[in-house]
Parts: sequence; C-alpha cells; structure tokens
Amino acid sequence: MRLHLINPNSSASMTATIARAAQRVAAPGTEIIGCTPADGPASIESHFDDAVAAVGVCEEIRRGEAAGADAYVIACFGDPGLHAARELTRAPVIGIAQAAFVLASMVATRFSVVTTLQRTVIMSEHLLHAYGYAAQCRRVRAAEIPVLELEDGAACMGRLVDEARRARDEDGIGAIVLGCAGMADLTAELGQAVGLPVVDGVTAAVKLAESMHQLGLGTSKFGDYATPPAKVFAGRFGHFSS
Ligand code: 5HY
Repeated sequence: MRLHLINPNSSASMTATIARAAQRVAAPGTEIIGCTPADGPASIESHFDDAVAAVGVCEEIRRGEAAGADAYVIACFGDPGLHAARELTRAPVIGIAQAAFVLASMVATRFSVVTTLQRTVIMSEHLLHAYGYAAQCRRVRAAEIPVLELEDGAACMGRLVDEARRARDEDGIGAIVLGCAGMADLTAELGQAVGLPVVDGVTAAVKLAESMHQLGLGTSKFGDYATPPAKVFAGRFGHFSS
C-alpha cells in the first residue's frame, strides 16, 4: 500500500524524522511517502498555526489523490484539517492524536499526555473531548519544549523523562501518550526510562492505516464526510474551485 505521511508543518527535516519512525514499523508491503506542504508554519504551536496548516494538509490530500495514495496520516498532534481532509478522499485519513488515544485506551484505563508547550495543552484537551477520551485522560502535561527543539532529541530527553515520570507518579495512570509527532523517534527510550507503555501517535496511525486498508475500510462518503459541494473559490484558493 502507498501511505502518505503528511507533516502539516513546513519543516522538511521533521518530515524525514517522522517518516523514518513510521518506516521502522511499516509492514513489508507498505510504502511510506513523507509529505511536507510547500506553504505553512515551520511548526504548529498555536490555534493560528493550526488553522493555517489545515490548508496545507488539504493541498497534500489533493496531491495524494492524484498520486494514488491508499491512506493518509496527519502527523501533527493537533490533527489539523482532519475532517476537511476526510471529505477530500475515500481513503482512510488518520490523525496521530486520535490514533494515540485509541491505542492508549486499550492498554490502560487512564493515561496522561506529555506534549510540547503549555499553550498547546488546550488543543489536546479539545481533541480528547471531541474524540470521546476526556474521561480516560488524567492530564495533558507540557514539557515546555518548542517543537523544533525536538530535532535534537538528546537535548530534550531529560525534560521529557522528568515530565513523564511526574505523570507516572502523580496522575494515577497506566500509560503515557506522546503529544508531538517530533517525539516519534524517542518512544522506545522514553518507555525504558519511565517503565510504562508509551504510545506514539505516528506509529499508532501507521498500523491503524494498514489495518483499515487491509479491511477495505475507507472514509465514508455518506453524510458530513461526503465530497464538498462544488463552488467557486476566489483569489489564491481559485484552484480549489469545482
Ligand atoms: C506536532 N506541532 O506534532 C505539533 C505538536 C504540538 O508542529 N507538530 C507540530 O505541540 O501541537
């Protein structure tokens, strides 16, 4: 299968890191194609970044449709543009936050999230409520690490381990969810340091996408995920017109 792994931020180096983590768990028949929008924020750390990045995600879905993608992963913990992206394709579209919550809820009755900046905590809390996992998440914690600093994982590991250990010792949980795609390559080391199951959304999403593809499960075209109604888009979005 051809899996398009979309990094919604415009940092190609992070796309490469994420794609390497994805390829390590991919099945032999799965081709991982890392995709980086040409336009958009270098990292996503605010509601504004998230809103702008959603357009780039949709652009990458359009490109994927032309290339014959069998599934898509939106590799940013805010799942930017997830619902809009699903309207544009019959293929599965999986956000890493939703994927991580699904798997974490199957290995523990309670989990906490360790994410980047304090200001993005509310974005994860909104997703927990939207996806129906708020009751199972004890707390969304911030290690106060800017997203792009995660490109030097060794320099961030201490702060991530400290926050994850606080979660383990204070939150009454059984698992940790990593709240940034940029942490994907740190999962094993963090798990060993904390002694709890650590769920990374990138690898969770890749395996869920493979399962859905194998089951012949794609995005429904009945109801609100149906193809958007044809209309004219003005200005620089003119190419969206249909
Ligand atoms: C991510 N931002 O996974 C999120 C993490 C966050 O650029 N990639 C980003 O803090 O929301």
